[in-house]
Amino acid sequence: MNEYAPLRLHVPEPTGRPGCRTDFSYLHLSDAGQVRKPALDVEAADTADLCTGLIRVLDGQGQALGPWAEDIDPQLLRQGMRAMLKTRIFDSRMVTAQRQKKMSFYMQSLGEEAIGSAQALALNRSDMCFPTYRQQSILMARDVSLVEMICQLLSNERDPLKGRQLPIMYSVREAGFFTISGNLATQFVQAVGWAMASAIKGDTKIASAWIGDGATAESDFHNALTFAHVYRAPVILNVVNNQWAISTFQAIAGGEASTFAGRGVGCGIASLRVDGNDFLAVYAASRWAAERARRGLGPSLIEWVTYRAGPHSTSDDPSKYRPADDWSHFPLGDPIARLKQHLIAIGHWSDDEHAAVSAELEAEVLAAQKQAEQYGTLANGHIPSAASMFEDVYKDMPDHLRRQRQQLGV
Ligand SMILES: Cc1ncc(C[n+]2csc(CCOP(=O)(O)OP(=O)(O)O)c2C)c(N)n1
Repeated sequence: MNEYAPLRLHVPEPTGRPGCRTDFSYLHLSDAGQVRKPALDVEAADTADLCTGLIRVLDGQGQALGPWAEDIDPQLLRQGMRAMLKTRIFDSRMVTAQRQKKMSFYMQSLGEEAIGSAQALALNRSDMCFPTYRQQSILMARDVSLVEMICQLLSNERDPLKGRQLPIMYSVREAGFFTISGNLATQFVQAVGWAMASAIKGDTKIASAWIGDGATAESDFHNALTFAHVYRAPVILNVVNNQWAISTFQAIAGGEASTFAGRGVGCGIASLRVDGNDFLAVYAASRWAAERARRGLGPSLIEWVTYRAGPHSTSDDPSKYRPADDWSHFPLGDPIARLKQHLIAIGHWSDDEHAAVSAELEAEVLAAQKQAEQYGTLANGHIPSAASMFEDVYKDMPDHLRRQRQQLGV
């Protein structure tokens, strides 16, 4: 007699599928103000409890509570609000432009606007961010030209990347925004190398690495953590856990009954798990991690808990794999609504100002779009010259590429 029942393969499933309601209790939330703030030189092992709790500052009434509630200049919060609003308005406008076939593809960051914008405001412009395709809020917080961004999206004659890259794969070196690559996770390990270089040169710049929950399953994630730990690289390792990787739930990337922050501790890296929809918490945690890196105290890993409110991309229909009203039940809410509530509570914002700033930003995005479209859209065929396709493959064009260019007759 065999005393063991037959083994069964465990395949994680989300609780909510179309037509159902998600049970978000798996998030294990803490109340605002409940999670402690450790010393900057904390040992990685002593952050284990911070990887299961959730650092939150804003409560349900928009009050800032607890040890992570810093004395933030309201001016900075207003700047953050503008960056978030601008991101959301830009995204929505570009989704429409994609539907109008002016561009081939787009990816919005609906619901995740606080993370990139608050961290960008907590860093120096010369610190290099290694983003994924969902951190356009960094570009907004750093006031990058909307016209140039839209020209990239349209792959037109003014596209700074000469039409070579899929829309949204921006590259803005002067704004500390590293060239985006389509290959998931590659930037995570490159960020660590950049941070190591900064340390080797005796510089004071730090790197900010970005990855999604799904992409943590890539080997580059693990390589990055090992190198960051071994060489005490001045880097912030940001994991944006928006619960979804296209149609796959975060549990199947390894988030079931464990947190992505916990991975950092296992690799000897001080780690935090933070409410990614709480602008004040994102800013405070980013400042803490940046300060550690700048003081030579080593890397930090931060898991940002958020929700991908929109489709994965313009090629995706999330109603096929998750409840259509899922975001409205997500317990961490909407980052813009939450900062708005706080700013109004402290007397530095109002509904009228919210409406006025939104209208102003709508007009700014629209004007930028009009200007960018003068240089061509997908629909009217004004694209960079085919001859430029052969440039920049190598520093100097080799003979075989010259011959190919001649064969094309351009
Ligand atoms: C190496 C690699 N594998 C697969 C893909 C296809 N792909 C693009 S985005 C994506 C999901 C990524 O999800 P996540 O890391 O959670 O980030 P999110 O899109 O949610 O921001 C996949 C599988 C890719 N671009 N690169």
